[in-house]
Amino acid sequence: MSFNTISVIGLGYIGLPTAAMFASRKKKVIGVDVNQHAVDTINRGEIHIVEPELDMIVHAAVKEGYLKATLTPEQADVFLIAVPTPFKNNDSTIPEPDLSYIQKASEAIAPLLKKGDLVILESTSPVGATEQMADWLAAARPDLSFPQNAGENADVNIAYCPERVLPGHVVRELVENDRVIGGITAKCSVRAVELYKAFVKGECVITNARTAEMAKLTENSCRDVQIAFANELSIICDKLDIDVWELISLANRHPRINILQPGPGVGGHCIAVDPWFIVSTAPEEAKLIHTARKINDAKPEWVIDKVKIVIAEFLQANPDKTAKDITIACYGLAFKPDIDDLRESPALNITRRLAEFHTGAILAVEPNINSIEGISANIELASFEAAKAHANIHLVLVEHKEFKASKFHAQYIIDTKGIW
Ligand code: SAJ
Repeated sequence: MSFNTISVIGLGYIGLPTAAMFASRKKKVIGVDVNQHAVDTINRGEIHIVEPELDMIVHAAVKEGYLKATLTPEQADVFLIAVPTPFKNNDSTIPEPDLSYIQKASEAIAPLLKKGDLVILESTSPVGATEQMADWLAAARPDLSFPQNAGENADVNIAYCPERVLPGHVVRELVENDRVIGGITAKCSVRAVELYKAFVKGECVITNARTAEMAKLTENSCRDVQIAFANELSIICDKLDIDVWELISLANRHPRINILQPGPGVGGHCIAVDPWFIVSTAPEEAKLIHTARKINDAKPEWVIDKVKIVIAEFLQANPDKTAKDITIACYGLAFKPDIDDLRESPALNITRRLAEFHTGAILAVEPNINSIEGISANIELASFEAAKAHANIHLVLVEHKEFKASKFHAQYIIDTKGIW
């Protein structure tokens, strides 16, 4: 294989596992990150993120000398960019992608590029971002030719190759999932496939860069739209006094129906973000995708209104009590079951919002974390047993396995995941 040294820029939830997989196949990998803590942790053979099995792979790769982390990029044959693409911090009603991290990464690697190098963008990006990156690289290195101008004869090859791994299953899915490979030219794609075949057992399917960018956004938008359908059903069923969980399980017995599950909202750093990258580039056309985003984003507020209604019912049934006497237990803080990831979590946001107006105690049960320091002074981390015993109102926000394993009955339960 023509790639001796692979540099991965951005050692987060995608970059670090990807770097570790190449290193585990005995490729020399230089990981680059602006975060000193991440660099130091990795160089000790440890990891700064939570992902099953990753710690062992990183530990072995560092110990055997195949993986090292640095703050500044070094010479390599491949530069793989896996930096964040957050929203711009402006007042736009439609959040817009911020490509400044990709621009900074491009500027950092441009001086190191040489004839024969391959540059891959993995960061989730709006359509056109790879061409934009290619232009930034070309502007910085007029002495080299790039595929957008020189086609198949370019000195440097460029491709967009999105990740599509599920947090919590990253190590397995990186190997097993099919991969979309979007080269700016056919040769760029062929070289990118050659690179990924170092560890990918799934099929590497070739397309162009723009289609590959849109494929990634489409996958997550599709899931968002489907979850919005389930969330809308849950609100309709609540009004019509129908059990939405029973309804969905009945409808799913149809051979061509597969409705997803409603919940307190959509969290994480992908599904609630990526659809906006389509909406912001095609605001007139992306009507359904835009509506789905709004439905899912409105669900936490609907849950909070439900809690307010139940508080009022409780007080009516217990006239000797005031709101201060009511203890609310929130079951789950993570953005999805059986992980400790609180980023963009609707469960956490709902619990925090309750703490803003509720004068009584709020107990949070989150079996996957040990401390909620800094989250809110008004929220107390409690054991599952203590919450069940002491709370007056029980709010299920995440279907963690511990909660599902226990059948619990109480008079005031708001079950956003339908487990009790
Ligand atoms: N959710 C529901 N109902 C469901 C399924 C999920 O409310 O039926 C909620 C979850 O509770 C969570 C949110 O949706 O708050 C997102 O969870 P998820 O498991 O659907 O997805 P992520 O964000 O963990 O990972 C997604 C995956 N994309 C798809 O399944 C299309 C993953 O393959 C991507 O690689 C990842 O986004 C990413 O990095 O883009």
